[in-house]
Amino acid sequence: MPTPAVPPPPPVPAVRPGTPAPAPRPGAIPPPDIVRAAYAELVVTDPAASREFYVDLLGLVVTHEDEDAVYLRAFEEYLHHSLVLRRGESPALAALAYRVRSPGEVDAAERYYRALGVPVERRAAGATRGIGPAVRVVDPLGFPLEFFYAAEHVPRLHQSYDLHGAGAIARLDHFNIVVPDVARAERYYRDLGFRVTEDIRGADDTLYASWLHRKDTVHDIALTGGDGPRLHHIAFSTHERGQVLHVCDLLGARRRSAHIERGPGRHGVSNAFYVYVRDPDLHRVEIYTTDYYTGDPDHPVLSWDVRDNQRRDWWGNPVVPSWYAEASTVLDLAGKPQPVFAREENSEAEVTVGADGFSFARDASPQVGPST
Ligand code: XXG
Ligand code: FE2
Repeated sequence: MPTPAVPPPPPVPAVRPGTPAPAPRPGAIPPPDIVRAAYAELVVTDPAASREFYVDLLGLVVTHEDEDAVYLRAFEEYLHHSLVLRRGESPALAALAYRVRSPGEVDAAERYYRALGVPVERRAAGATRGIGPAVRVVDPLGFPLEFFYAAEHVPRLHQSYDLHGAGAIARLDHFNIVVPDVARAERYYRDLGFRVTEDIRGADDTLYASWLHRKDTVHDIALTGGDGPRLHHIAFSTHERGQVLHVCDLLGARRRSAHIERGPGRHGVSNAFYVYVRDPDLHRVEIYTTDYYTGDPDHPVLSWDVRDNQRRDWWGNPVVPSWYAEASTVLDLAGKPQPVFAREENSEAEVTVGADGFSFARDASPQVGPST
């Protein structure tokens, strides 16, 4: 009897040693000591519609609102806000803000970006409500970034269980940006002191996406290959995956399921449970939970093959095309849209047709046929 073919083992992401920050070049200005992704400022066209989405549907808490803007936080957060929705003509990203470790690190950010020769602006305390002295820059990738330390403290509502809905959002987790050259963007973020936790590569070593962290989770920033600079999404975390499911159930019950773009599911990269929703201006928001601890100095990197159809969804569900194609415009410091540059390398959507393209995971799985 012929020996039955042994199916190849299922693919696993390659593990390689972690990437400590590159040694500073002699005489180079050191980067600011960044603690974490702290808040995003989005331009929205109809603040009332956005408020309804973020507060009535997602359950974020209003710290302050006025004619111009709504300042929101999640239940565990004690800084003034983690999301600002500012009224404007067209939807855009106005700033991604990182918290630094001390007031002196705000000055360090100013020195670092002035040395890079990019636009830098000092902002007095209160230029953004609730935020102390800050520096805003257009970084070398074209993104408006803010660095701040001081911020107004407000009540932390983590034990206000009477206010939490079943889908309670705990805190802001990360930003995801679209960049045409992921390898260049990864180098820039590593120079800034971030460490890579996971990435997606092609057989030819093309880098399609990369995840980097400052706080001890999988990421504060993810880099997605595509035409950019554009904002892919901001992500908030919950404590439990049931809370992600509740957000989906609630959107269904309110007959608002059209806001759900992708998921719910479990990511391959990060192992987190997720759903992506689109707000009334089509800004994308991820609700995300239970990734893993990454704080040890020798934390290894997981590298996924772009053809592994479990990399972006652990259950192998396809990624919807809009998730790869659509993203928010980003602004410069004067509020003007930044020019977008085309990605020159293959895009992930082209090589994988969603998540179910050249899957060797499916090739390795048992064939389903009539029983004999
Ligand atoms: O936060 C994330 C993501 O960047 O939104 C996407 C974690 C994983 C993924 S992926 O789609 O690659 O599983
Ligand atoms: Fe994400």
